[in-house]
Amino acid sequence: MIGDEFRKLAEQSGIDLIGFFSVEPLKECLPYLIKRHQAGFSTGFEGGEPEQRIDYLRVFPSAKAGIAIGISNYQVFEAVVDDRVRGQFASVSWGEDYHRVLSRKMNELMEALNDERQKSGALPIQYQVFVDNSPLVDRGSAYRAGLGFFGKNNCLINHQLGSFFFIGQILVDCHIVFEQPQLVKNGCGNCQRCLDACPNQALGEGFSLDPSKCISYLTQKKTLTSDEEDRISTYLYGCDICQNVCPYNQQLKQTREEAFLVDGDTASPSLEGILTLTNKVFKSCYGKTASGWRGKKILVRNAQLIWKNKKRHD
Ligand code: B12
Ligand code: SF4
Ligand code: SF4
Repeated sequence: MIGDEFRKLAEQSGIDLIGFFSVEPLKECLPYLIKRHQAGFSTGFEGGEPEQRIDYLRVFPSAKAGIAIGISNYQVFEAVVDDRVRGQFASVSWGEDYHRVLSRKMNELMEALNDERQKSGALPIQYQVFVDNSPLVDRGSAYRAGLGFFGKNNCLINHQLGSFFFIGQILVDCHIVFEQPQLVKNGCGNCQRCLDACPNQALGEGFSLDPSKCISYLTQKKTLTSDEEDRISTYLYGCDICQNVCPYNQQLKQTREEAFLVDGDTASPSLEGILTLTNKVFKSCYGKTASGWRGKKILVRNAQLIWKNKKRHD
């Protein structure tokens, strides 16, 4: 297969970034994964030990090549200003769950490709798609495919999309002819806005992140210590602070993916509305978003903590 054929179909499917990578073990990321694991910074969401995470063949034994994709979710909407106390959903939970959106796009891409192959009598490509649902290191594969660099805020940053994009990967059982990707050079320089902006100093030297201080993690964690409870700020799910301050995330183009679009009231609902959610409303409003996966109880708990912490500071 020729990489350009994938590129053409990806553009037609609304995929913003695409790159290719070899399925040799992801050794370049191993030291970072080991260091993090040894520091006790694993979250339980990683799905495997460092050595297992770099092994593509473990999850798809017939893999011969990999494709990394990126889809932007960046958008600006008018904030709602009224006298209600509101919480925030971070960008990760805006619109339809990114696991679903990216998996759908990648499956569409592969189906379109296999349809074209079928017309010319070629055998279909066997493949598997992954979005944050396997031990694989999504940012690591995208880095190897040349989609961006690792910022000090831990995010993968692309020169066009900033860091507001999700990453998916496809492993295929055929060889792909592609030019060896240029690894993107780190562009942080002396900047450390993200480290300074993080309200709990969760970010450290050497691309480290202490989850017990990270709001994004704490809004998803089932049981919190009282110190952790105090660290939840105004976020109901996720956190965007270290991305919002990044110079690479200013003046970005709005996503063309309609499934991610929301309005100000949805992104920042009243706490009262969350605290009085019925199961039925939770399912219909949040069941298909990324914030739905931890269930109603955690969302309501987060709203209670935002309320409690606000009262403490008033
Ligand atoms: C666990 C997890 C979390 C945890 C821990 C995050 C963390 N920084 O480790 C928590 C819950 C806190 C979290 C939060 C968020 N997450 Co998250 N998360 C993951 C998950 C499941 C694993 C990440 C992981 O392995 N971390 C361990 C570290 C060591 O690995 P890493 O983050 O990939 O970082 C690499 C760099 O440190 C790197 N490295 C650093 N410097 C260098 C230099 C060189 C030369 C090399 C080779 C490597 C290297 O080595 C590491 C391994 O590749 C991935 C999905 C997946 N399966 O990969 C999504 C993922 C990383 N998350 C994502 C997102 C969107 C977020 C949030 C923005 C959501 C939000 N708004 O709240 C925040 C951002 C927080 C932050 N500042 O990182 C996206 C990242 C998109 C992007 N453009 O970067 C991912 C890839 C999901 C996806 N498929 O789109 N997440
Ligand atoms: S996501 Fe929020 S809490 Fe976590 S490191 Fe970034 S700014 Fe800090
Ligand atoms: S805010 Fe500055 S240091 Fe942090 S990721 Fe962006 S460019 Fe790098």
